[in-house]
Amino acid sequence: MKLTTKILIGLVAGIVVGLLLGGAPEIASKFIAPFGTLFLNLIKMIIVPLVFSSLVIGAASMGDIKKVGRVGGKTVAFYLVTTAVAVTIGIILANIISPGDGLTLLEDATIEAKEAPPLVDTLLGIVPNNPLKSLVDGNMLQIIVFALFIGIGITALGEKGKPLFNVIDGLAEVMYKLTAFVMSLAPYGVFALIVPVVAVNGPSVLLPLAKVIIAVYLGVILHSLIVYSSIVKIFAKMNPLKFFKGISPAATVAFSTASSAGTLPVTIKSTKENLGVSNSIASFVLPLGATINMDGTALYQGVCALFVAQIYGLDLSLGQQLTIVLTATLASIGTAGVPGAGFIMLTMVLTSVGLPLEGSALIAGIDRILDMARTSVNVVGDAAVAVAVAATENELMDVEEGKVAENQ
Ligand code: DAS
Repeated sequence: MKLTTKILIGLVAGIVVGLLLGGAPEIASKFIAPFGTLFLNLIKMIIVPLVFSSLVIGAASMGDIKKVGRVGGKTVAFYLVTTAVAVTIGIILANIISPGDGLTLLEDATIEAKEAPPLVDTLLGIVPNNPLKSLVDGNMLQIIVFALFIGIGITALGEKGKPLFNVIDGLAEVMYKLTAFVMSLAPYGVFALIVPVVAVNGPSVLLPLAKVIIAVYLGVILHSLIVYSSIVKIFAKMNPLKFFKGISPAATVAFSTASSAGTLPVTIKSTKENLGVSNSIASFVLPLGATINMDGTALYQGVCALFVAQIYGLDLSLGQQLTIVLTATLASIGTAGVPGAGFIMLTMVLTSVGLPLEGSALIAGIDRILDMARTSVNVVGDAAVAVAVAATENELMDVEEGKVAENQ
């Protein structure tokens, strides 16, 4: 049986067992959750050495700084456009579904507004002043910049760079092997991650805010079907069904872990082996995407901003709604690829249009359920852009239809 199928079985079984344990969530949290944490830690163990080594090899393969600039420019452009479209879809849906109508607000909610780091600080901050600290801290943007410079430096050395290239290439191959091993545990890991989430977030928590959940889930599904299908079809002439099937292992792990960064090794493996994206493109576009491209998060912030306005009976002008598009797009760039990061940045979006932060307190209770869907789309969006950029750089291998790698 294909690993993809086993992972989906783990997901469904986790939901069923989670519902059965709804009456005793402590059993799920005490006896099952630790296995999910173990699986997530195994993936996290791989991230930094995998991203660093594959990016160095990727940059060295790109050969010159011109190509890095061209690929980087295309990648960032795709990311910004798809994110802005995602917010817009979120706002349109929230205007149609009106999830906040008829809800009363918790009076004693107090939420601290998150101040966004000025964009110039974020841009200056991506150049590491101590690369080893960046590696130790797992600062993804700084690791990406450092690895790019190392890769280009190796190329500039020519033959002299070969020994270092071979060492780092060997490290990358080892990390791919480790990723395959950890992926073989994914059905069990996904099960153990989902059970406590479902057991704790039972129908009693979810029903009162069902319209918010419907708006976000419907939004991310529409965004994926419309935007990502179009991108892979137009730029890579790829059958959308093949795309979604090929990225499904990463989408499922993202859904279960609610962490783009934590899913990155799986995203790289699925995008390369199932979708045919070259290592050079995958190892550049995907770590960048896991850090700055979060379409699902931006859409969620669009929905929630309208939701908060509605529970206060406030009508947002078109200008305010456009401000939300801009702020949510920028907020998603600054959102870390870890669980709950989008909720923290939501306060920044609310502040940008003068909405009371207390309104987001209602979201807090269901945020994990929303985080799973938005993280899954964040990851799928990264892969769609990787496919498009690879195709435009003639670095998309043709993985035959249905020939998904056996161990996926
Ligand atoms: N969980 C974040 C991620 O890993 C997204 C979010 O919180 O919005 O992509």
